[in-house]
Formats: sequence, C-alpha cells, structure tokens
Amino acid sequence: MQQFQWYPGHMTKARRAMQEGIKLIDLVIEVVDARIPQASRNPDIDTLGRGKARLMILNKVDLADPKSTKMWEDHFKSLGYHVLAMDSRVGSGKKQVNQVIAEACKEKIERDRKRGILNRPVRAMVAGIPNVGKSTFINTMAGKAVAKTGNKPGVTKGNQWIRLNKNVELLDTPGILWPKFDDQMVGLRLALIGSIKDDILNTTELAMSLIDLLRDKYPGYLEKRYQIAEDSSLKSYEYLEQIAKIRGCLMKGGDYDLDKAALLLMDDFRSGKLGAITLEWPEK
Ligand SMILES: Nc1nc2c(ncn2[C@@H]2O[C@H](COP(=O)(O)OP(=O)(O)OP(=O)(O)O)[C@@H](O)[C@H]2O)c(=O)[nH]1
Ligand SMILES: [Mg+2]
Repeated sequence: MQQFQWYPGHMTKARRAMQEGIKLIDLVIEVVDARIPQASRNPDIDTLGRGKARLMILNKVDLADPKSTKMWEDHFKSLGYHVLAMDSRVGSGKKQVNQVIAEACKEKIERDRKRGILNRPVRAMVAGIPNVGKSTFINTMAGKAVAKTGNKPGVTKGNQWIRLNKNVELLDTPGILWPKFDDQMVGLRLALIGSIKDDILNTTELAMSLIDLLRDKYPGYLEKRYQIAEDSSLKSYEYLEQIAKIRGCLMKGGDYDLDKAALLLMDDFRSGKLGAITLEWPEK
C-alpha cells in the first residue's frame, strides 16, 4: 500500500502557533469532513482543545450519505460535543452555529461579567485538517469572502482573525495533519477526500482503492455513473480500464490511459458526481 505522509513546514509552524494562541480562545470549532468524520479529526486538536467549549462541524454534508451522517451526529453528541452538519458553501445551519457559539460561551460571558469585563468578544478558533472547508465556513459566517479558499489542501498558510460582529471573532487557521499516521487506512481516506497534496500521491493506485471501496460499500454506484456492468470477476485495474474505454481515455498508441481515467474517477468522487458517499462509520 502506498504511504500517505504529508507534513510540510508550514504545518509545524501552524501547530506551534495554535499551541501558543490557545489561551486566547473561548471556543474551538473543529471542522471535519462528513464523509470521514473520524479520520479527518486531528488528534492534536483534541489535546489542544481540552477544557474549551467545543463545536464540531460535519462539513461537506452534501457529499456524504445522509443516513451515515445521522449516525455520526449521534456518535459525537454522545461524546459530549455540540455537533452540526453543514454545507458551508450555502450556509445552511448558520443560525444554529450562532446559537451554539452563544450557548457554549455563556459561562465565559458570566465569568467575565463577575470580573467586571464587559463585552469582550467571544473568540473561536476554527481548526481542522487541510481542505475540509474551514475558510469557506468562515466566509459564510462572515457573509463575505474574507478568507482565501481553494479546491486543494494547504491554501491557508497562516492565522487570520475575522470579526463577525461586536460579539464574535473567528480565527482561521491552516489545515494541519500530523507527522505519522498510525493507521494507513486513515491516510488512504484523507488522500481520497483530497486532504493530502495530490502531487505526492499515486492517483492510479488511489483510484483503484476507491473502486474496491465502492464495489464493497456502494454497489451499483459505479455502474450507474459509467454504465459498466458490475461483474465481480473484474479486478480493480480492469474496472479502471473499462472507465478509460467508456470515457475515451486513450494514449497516443491507442492504449488505455489509466492515469487519466483515475483522475476522472477521483474528480467525480470528490465533486459528488458519483453520489453521496460516506467512507467510514462509527464503531459500535
Ligand atoms: N461540496 C462542498 N464543498 C465545500 C464545502 N465547504 C467547502 N467546500 C469546498 O472545499 C474546498 C476547500 O475549502 P477551503 O475553505 O479552502 O478549505 P480549508 O479547510 O480552509 O483548507 P486549507 O486552508 O487548505 O486547510 C473548496 O473548493 C470549497 O469550495 C461544503 O460544505 N460542500
Ligand atoms: Mg483555509
């Protein structure tokens, strides 16, 4: 299996900045990807956020399978987190976010009041792994494009404070991973959703892993999109060949261009064209 480690220098810096800045924070808003809510949690953020009010956003809920999202919401609620499933691009759930911010910070406002501090804004750190939609979430909350976003990991490189109103300030942070994944399945899932820089990945292998996963958990989805009969005797690379054939991915000599077919499949998955797909479930 290929290795997925990606821990560039800006993440080491970002982690340090987070550690130093955590004292100023009242609430940690952890953004995860609803398709892999567990694998897209950074264990560091859990440690850093200890003792703080916590809100978890299951983002990109439009790309995840609704039944699974419900299971994850229940799972995290049972662990004591405030949880909201969102499509940050359209901002459904914005009102609830504000409610949770207010509620989670009531205690802090009370504490401030006792000490004679009035109207200090609530400060929330928006944290998570790369490409889960932290900056998009902030832009939606702000109602304008104040943070840079992009369809690849590593867009935000440094911390940026954004004032939502006189009561709330949000901190946009760079997505961070961790130096070593104990479980390579975690690495695979992160690579599939696009949280690991594609340049260091073998896209063809990644696409074949996706084919295996889909055939196992979402039978019929590939057939529907590419009109390939789901024949259980087909190997994953033969499947990719079929996609290449149907989509006309050919090299100069006429051979199938598997790399091109792999890119096409990955794009279709990441943009939701294959359907709403979740890749992991809470352990019972
Ligand atoms: N389908 C869908 N796409 C989303 C959603 N939220 C964000 N995106 C897209 O995901 C991509 C990454 O969004 P960003 O907001 O830049 O992600 P980020 O977490 O700030 O990423 P880094 O700064 O690289 O860590 C962009 O192409 C967004 O348009 C969502 O809820 N649904
Ligand atoms: Mg960002």
